[in-house]
Amino acid sequence: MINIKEIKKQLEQANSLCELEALRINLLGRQGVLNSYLKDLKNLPLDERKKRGEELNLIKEELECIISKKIEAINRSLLLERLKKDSIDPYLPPFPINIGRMHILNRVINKIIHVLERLGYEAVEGPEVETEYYNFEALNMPLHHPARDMWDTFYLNNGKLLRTHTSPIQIRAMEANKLPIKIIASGRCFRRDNPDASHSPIFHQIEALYIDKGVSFAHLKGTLEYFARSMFGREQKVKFILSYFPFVEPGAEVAVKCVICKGRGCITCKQTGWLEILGAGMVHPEVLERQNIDYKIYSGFAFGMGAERIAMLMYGINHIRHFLDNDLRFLNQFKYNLED
Ligand code: FA5
Repeated sequence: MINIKEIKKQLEQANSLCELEALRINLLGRQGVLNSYLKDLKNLPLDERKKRGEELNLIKEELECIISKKIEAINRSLLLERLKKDSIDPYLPPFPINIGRMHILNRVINKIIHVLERLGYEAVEGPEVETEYYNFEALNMPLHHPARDMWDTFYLNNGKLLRTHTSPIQIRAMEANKLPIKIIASGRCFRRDNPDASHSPIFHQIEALYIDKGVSFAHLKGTLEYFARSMFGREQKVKFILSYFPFVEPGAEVAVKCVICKGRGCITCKQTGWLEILGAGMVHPEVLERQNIDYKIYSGFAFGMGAERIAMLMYGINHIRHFLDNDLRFLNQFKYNLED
């Protein structure tokens, strides 16, 4: 017969998880004591078999309960021991914690997007690897058009290219949306430009496109004046200089009064007092017609700006490479303020 008193004593005395497991296997395992009694049941007469079976099941449950309580107790005492050994002094001063923050360029891009979203523009995206069709052809630059040379292009082996500007997104937006269209798109652009203080082979542009009935150059001027004042301050002056882009007519370059020298002339503005920040214009009728938009009913404007240039102007940064250097001495200068 099982000596339950003796078993309980053994369990009580076990003081490691290993010891306990060995006892458990010996008592409750497949080849264990309890199972050998259960196997013998078949040799007993029916009445006795039932009674004995119930007794054995009760013993099994009791032992399982004792073992699990004992495991809990051992684990608890192990934990207490460990806590005593690795105790923490809550009064020690903490290590300095360096919290990461958003890159200054992303913060400027977000600010530009927020300013334009306030005018009802919706943010969209486009691919960095583009086809010639979207980057040039649909923008009124068929194969061999000399204006393609305005953008020194990285061509890929598969016949595609790295987009040279965000203007291909204009075409994708015209394909995907019903009129009127009012979108902004930002992203990386790639050009084989020689690196200098204001040129990098990888840079960011932000593009805007607005097409509706009755959109005029006056709307474009108003939008860009509002944009420049939101970014550079209420007194900011904006200048439109006639320029050429094949996908707009008329086209313009927009300059703001140099924020560094306040228009007096300095190295950054090459002594002109003005700094060019973007290209803009009225969407060319050819471009609209290709997308089956009736240019006699609808008109639109578009503009595209370099995000690095805007950030350089806002913060007086003198070289574009600082954005890519990942130098913490540069990045840590830009603390968050409430406007970000
Ligand atoms: C364009 O890329 C036209 N897609 C802009 C446009 C859009 C015109 C819609 C009309 C209508 P542009 O090549 O001038 O234009 O480039 C626009 C801006 O991108 C420049 O003013 C400059 O701020 C920035 N940019 C151009 N090349 C670089 C470069 N290599 N590094 C840094 N910024 C650059």
